[in-house]
Amino acid sequence: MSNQKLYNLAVVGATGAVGEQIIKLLETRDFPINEIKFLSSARSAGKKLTFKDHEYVIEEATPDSFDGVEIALFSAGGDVSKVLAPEAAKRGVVCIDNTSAFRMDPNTPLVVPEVNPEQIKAHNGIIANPNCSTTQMVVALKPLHDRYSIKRVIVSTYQAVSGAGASAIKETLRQTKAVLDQVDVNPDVLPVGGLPVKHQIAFNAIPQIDKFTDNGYTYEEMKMTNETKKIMGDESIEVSATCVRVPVIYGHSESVYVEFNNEFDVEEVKSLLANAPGITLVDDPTNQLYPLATDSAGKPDVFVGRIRRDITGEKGLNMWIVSDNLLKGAAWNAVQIAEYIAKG
Ligand code: L14
Repeated sequence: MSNQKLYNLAVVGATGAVGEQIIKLLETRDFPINEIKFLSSARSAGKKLTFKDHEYVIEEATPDSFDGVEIALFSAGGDVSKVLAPEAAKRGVVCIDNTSAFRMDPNTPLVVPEVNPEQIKAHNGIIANPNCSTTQMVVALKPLHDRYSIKRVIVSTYQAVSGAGASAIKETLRQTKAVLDQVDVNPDVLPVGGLPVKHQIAFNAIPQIDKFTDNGYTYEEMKMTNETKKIMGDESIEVSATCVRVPVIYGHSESVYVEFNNEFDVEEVKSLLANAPGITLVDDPTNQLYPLATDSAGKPDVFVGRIRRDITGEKGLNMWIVSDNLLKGAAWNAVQIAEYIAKG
């Protein structure tokens, strides 16, 4: 008999693209569960789902839903988290929040377990899960920052449509068929964020994810700048990002330029990354091996390759970072945090 404590869990946003992955991970990793409840907006309440061979009815999330819950995983959008996570926290629940609602709140830790696991215990009822593009990047930056000290990062992302939810996946497939059938594409979903103009995603690349801020960067890009500093615990790391949506279903790719304060060695970089937690090094140009979104889909790791010294400067490195945006970028990072809490 194990002495493992069993937890009362709530999954908020159970029917969403991330919620689905959270549920799968809780099942396959056999998370120590006493009771579990599945919550959603009124729209999805009443739907049924199967978890470990039992059928559950999804309930509408209200403040009282959280009585008796110990850990709640939120992925029902920022507006739901803003209202319900503080209510849950008041009731003694530890909330792991997948939205951007609390990430930059100074009282809320922003955690990637490979980078700053010690922050988990510093919570005041809410732990924020970072933005997907930021998460996979900091997993790779951490061992390099510890060794050589990072001065600045210039990153361009190639982001999968699944980040924008199930409707964006459907839209991409629909548009692709429309192009092949030579009928009007009629863009309807991307970019997301309540924007008036929609663009074609099929056979295209859209350099806008979320709204624009006043400095010409989008919110998605500024998340990479601000969240990287907070997770790495170092305000001196500068990040300039260009975030691009591409017609890939699962897996964000990133072209990352890193400039160090100290001298570095490329072979040592490869071995630091190969030995770092959560990273799989895929870097064998002679055999045309490098990370691909299609290979990363469904896997928990962050894949790094195309590692080379930058030819334009002294202390610059280029690399290619790929990970499943719904897993390490969202559901897996959240479940990992829950597992740390369960381990005590
Ligand atoms: O910050 O649209 O959690 O791909 C994650 C999905 C931001 C937008 C976040 C997307 C969102 C992103």
